[in-house]
Amino acid sequence: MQTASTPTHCPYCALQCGMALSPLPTGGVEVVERPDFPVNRGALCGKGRTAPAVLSSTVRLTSPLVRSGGSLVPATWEEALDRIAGELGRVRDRHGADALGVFGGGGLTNEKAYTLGKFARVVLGTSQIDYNGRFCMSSAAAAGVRAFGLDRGLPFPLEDVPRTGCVILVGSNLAETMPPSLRFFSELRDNGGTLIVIDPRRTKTAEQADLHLAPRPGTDLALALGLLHLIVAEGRVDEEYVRERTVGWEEARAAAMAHWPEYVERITGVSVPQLRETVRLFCEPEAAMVLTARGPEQQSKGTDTVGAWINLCLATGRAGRPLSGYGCLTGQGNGQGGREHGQKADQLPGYRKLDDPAARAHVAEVWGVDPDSLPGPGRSAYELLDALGTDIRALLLMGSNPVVSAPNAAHIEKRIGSLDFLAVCDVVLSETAALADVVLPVTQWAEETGTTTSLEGRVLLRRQAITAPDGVRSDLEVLHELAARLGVEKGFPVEPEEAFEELRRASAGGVADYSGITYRRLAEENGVFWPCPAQDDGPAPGTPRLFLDRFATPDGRARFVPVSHRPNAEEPDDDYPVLLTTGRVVAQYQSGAQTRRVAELNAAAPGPFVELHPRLAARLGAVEGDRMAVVSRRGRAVAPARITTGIRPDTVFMPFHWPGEGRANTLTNPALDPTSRMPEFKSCAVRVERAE
Ligand SMILES: Nc1nc2c(c(=O)[nH]1)N[C@H]1C(S)=C(S)[C@@H](COP(=O)(O)OP(=O)(O)OC[C@H]3O[C@@H](n4cnc5c(=O)[nH]c(N)nc54)[C@H](O)[C@@H]3O)O[C@H]1N2
Ligand SMILES: Nc1nc2c(c(=O)[nH]1)N[C@H]1C(S)=C(S)[C@@H](COP(=O)(O)OP(=O)(O)OC[C@H]3O[C@@H](n4cnc5c(=O)[nH]c(N)nc54)[C@H](O)[C@@H]3O)O[C@H]1N2
Ligand code: SF4
Ligand SMILES: [Mo]
Repeated sequence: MQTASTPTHCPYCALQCGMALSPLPTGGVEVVERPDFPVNRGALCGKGRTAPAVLSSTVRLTSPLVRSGGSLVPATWEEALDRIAGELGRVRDRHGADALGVFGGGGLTNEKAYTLGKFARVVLGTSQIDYNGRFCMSSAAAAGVRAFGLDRGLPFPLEDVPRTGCVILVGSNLAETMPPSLRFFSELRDNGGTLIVIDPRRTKTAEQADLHLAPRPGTDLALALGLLHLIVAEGRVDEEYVRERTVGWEEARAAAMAHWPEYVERITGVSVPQLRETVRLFCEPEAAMVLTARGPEQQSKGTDTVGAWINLCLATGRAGRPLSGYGCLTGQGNGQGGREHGQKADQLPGYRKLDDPAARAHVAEVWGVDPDSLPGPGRSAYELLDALGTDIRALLLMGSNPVVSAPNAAHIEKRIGSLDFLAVCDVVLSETAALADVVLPVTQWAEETGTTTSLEGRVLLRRQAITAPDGVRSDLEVLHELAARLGVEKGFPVEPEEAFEELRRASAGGVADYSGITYRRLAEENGVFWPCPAQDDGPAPGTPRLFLDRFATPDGRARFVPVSHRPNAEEPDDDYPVLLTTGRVVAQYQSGAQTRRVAELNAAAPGPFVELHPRLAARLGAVEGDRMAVVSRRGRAVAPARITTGIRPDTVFMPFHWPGEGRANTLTNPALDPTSRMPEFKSCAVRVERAE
């Protein structure tokens, strides 16, 4: 039954807060509370509350734009689509299919991510597709697959958090990045559990902690190894668990024993007594959790760093047991589902591997194509962007704004500028869309139906609540029209439910099996946790808690991985003596393409800044508000000083939400993790000086 307000979910982060949208007499919608959704129980952050502002025609695109005589001018849909199909076809004829690139986003619904991956492989025939999730949780995903045989951000629902004994939050500022989730951690403390926060800055999240450790950026790997060393030395290893549920302990143990607490103190700046206290708080209760976010993950050693934290959980028997485990706090609205269904360079739907012959055969059959026609794995996101204008001549971009969000952004902006052809689908004229040859205006969350999978692995239905303005079409329609123009008439449905039905079949039997999930179920339940294989007799239960009996490895045991400390790709030296780390503020989202168009959010967070310690400021002769130049080997950014004792004196911090002279990513280092291909957003060497 359609009621006056439509229950749905927020367009922004991976918490996917429940909300309802109620039509306004003046047109448009307002957000109303939806207390029935258990994750946020009605609570929303400012971004969610103000999300309808971006639906307004005053800030969004409502007509296709085509470049003509150097500028973007309005065009009809026919002209714009013909132009894109024509250019893609021409580039393919001249340079081959791999000269076509596709770049997706973790904010796209499952239906869109799935269809985009299929479009790249079936219509374009290119291997060159990847997406911004590579910049997000890819290191945690790689480490999870390596250790557990499966990557689902949280292997348990957030409602387990208040009932465990201790949580170590590594490099997550969830008080700002997922505010309604803070409740679970406050309840943990109310119940007598402890919260340990590891962050070089005393963030709003760290202020809630029983213990805050402030390591030097990029040293979480050493920190975890030092803790494991102490766990062994203090006889706190759960030998029986290690014997029965894991393999590889001896090698991992040996690696940890080389990391003496005093050595770890020198690397990290965290004192030995603090290390001992951490071990005590983590090991004494019956159950405990480690949760990581972008702090330790966005490193050129992110995969090994997460591996070290997983080792800690395994050695102490804190994985695959009730109220215990390792989890990654995934970031984007569909950061989880977006990484499962084939927009990643090496992947097919259902979290299948593109180089696995059985996976290729299964998916090719669903798609009605010859398995041999499917291209192989392509390049990772940064490598793909770095190849624009050279190997890759044309790009179709959907759901990302890399001019602001990619590392080494000035270089990437140039690479984008050197393309023969760029097409962007977006809801607003982002900084990247402004460089395009064709921009297609697309519908948004409240104007279309689709599914997302939250950081808990909970598949949710986002319902359409209002009609889109004239002039915009959905991403699925765009792919349908382009496919038709490129000679593929079938297999690219415009209806989201039809795409989902195909996704169910494509994912069946895969790691991320959605075959037991239907729109009808999602409309009735508050989400279904994958894996959810279809059952003959009634609805499949879904899997809120993973690994309780066995891990997803062939023998059911978790894998220890022996890892060792290594320095950042770029360490401070005489020319660049300070470490820069980057991240987020509560009122802006990502590249800011959406939230910088909301007056209330701009008032709260009007622009970039450089956070620095009073000691560093004094050395530079800087006072609050001074224009500071931050210079790295890649470029120079300028932003006002924000002086605070809440940051290490050897480190500065910049949020990355803004373009222009304050763009943090002008500075960041694209050094990649060898396994996940994650860039080192969270540490590079810089020089800081007063700008004039
Ligand atoms: N307001 C807001 N919320 C968001 C987003 C947003 O853009 N704005 N984006 C969403 C997305 S996609 C994501 S991925 C999540 C990200 O969520 P978080 O990971 O919580 O966000 P960040 O601010 O990138 O990084 C978290 C913390 O890592 C710390 N840090 C930096 N370097 C290191 C280090 O070397 N080690 C450790 N331990 N910590 C370090 C930073 O000081 C920062 O406080 O947020 C989601 N929610
Ligand atoms: N220095 C630094 N850089 C970072 C990070 C960091 O911590 N530090 N974090 C990284 C992380 S974790 C992430 S996730 C990335 C995110 O950075 P981006 O990939 O740039 O993410 P967004 O800004 O969310 O861009 C999404 C774009 O898609 C549009 N959009 C929204 N919904 C839709 C839709 O349904 N369809 C289409 N076609 N478009 C849509 C939005 O308007 C916006 O322009 O940034 C990364 N960059
Ligand atoms: S926490 Fe995330 S999902 Fe919830 S309202 Fe804020 S942005 Fe939306
Ligand atoms: Mo992210």
